[in-house]
Amino acid sequence: MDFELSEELIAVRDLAREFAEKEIAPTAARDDKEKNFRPDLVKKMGELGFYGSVIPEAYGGNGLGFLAMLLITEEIARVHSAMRVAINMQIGPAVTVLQFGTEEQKKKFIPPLMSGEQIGCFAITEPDAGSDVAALRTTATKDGDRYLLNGSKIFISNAPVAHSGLVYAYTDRTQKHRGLTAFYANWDQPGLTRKPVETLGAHCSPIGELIFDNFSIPAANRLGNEGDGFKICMWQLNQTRLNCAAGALGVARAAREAAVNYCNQRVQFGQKIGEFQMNQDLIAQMIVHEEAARLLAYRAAWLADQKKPNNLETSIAKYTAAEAANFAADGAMKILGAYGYSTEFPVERYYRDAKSYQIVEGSSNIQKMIIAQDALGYRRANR
Ligand code: GRA
Repeated sequence: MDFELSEELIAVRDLAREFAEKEIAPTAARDDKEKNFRPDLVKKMGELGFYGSVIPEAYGGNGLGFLAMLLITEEIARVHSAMRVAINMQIGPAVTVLQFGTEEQKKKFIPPLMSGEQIGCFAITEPDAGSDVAALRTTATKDGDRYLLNGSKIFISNAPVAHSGLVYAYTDRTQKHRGLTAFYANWDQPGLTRKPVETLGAHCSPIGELIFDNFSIPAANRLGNEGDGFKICMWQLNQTRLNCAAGALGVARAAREAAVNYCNQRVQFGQKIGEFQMNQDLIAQMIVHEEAARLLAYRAAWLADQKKPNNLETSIAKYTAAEAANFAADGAMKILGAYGYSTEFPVERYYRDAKSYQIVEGSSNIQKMIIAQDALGYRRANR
């Protein structure tokens, strides 16, 4: 077992850290307050190769691997969690097309996501189908050489701004989850209405509804066969959950750093507040949860890089990191008190952004269900 990062990975991590501090940090507070989506930063991250770690060079990636993806994502999320979502919206669809697409689909759809020229997204969730993916209602009806989509998606990251993305719909509802099919769609077509949705946090990551009324997708854009959609979706979620784990680690670290800095500056009752054992208790627990989550996330990424099954390990990492982020953000709020609660300082942003990690990509309860049902022998997570 080797706990050292290679020189290459350290260089990638440092590049992401420098970019985050120089290009994202200076406007993070303003962007959050004004809810600015930053296509310029999405493009710049593409130019630096931040989406390419899990994509081969032939399709515009760099093949550095899942661990590289994790390191880059943590650095970006540490400075601004909403910008981390932008990374997942490029990588998630690209890596899924890489896994299930034809050569033609890979050549057509992946490179523009890598460069940031196209803004991506993936559309799973519906008003009546969040945790229960098989309960989706959107249908895709074959009509000659195209499919017509009818239905609606909600809480879709990048819905208001994306050029293209993955969408899951039923081609045969009688088959239950075996009737679900995956498509790669260009959103610039008639039959689509988009509506923004306001959220507590991640303000620079626009979220919204996609409403389909005979929205046409060429049959050539179907990923895999009709009925492969559920398995493709579960596979995709396993990749994008790892990105969420990395994002949560970034928030956990940002909150912990803010708490430690404040403990070392703030004086009350004649001493630095870090001297108080109740604050030491919080700092110690922040470190323990964050470090554990990081090692679990590294393990899941390492398994992915070895092309070994890692659904269980990814769920464990995503759950632990989401909880670590919330523990740290809550703890930082306690330590900073009114300065934490004030919108003049970033801790309230960490607190709002942390919450999303317990909800997205399979809530903390869904991850616990996957973990427990595997342990109990009901449903194997790695299949
Ligand atoms: O036996 P079979 O052939 O019918 O296959 C079953 C099973 O083997 C079938 O699916 C297969 N399967 C899998 N295959 C490969 C299930 N899991 C996997 C897998 N991991 N790999 C049905 O299986 P089942 O277990 O009976 O399914 P279920 O009970 O209907 O659902 C399972 C589960 C709850 C885990 C699933 O629905 C799920 O993951 N739900 C959570 C949904 C979720 O994560 N949504 C995320 C939305 S996107 C988002 O949040 C964007 C955020 C963006 C950001 O912040 O970055």
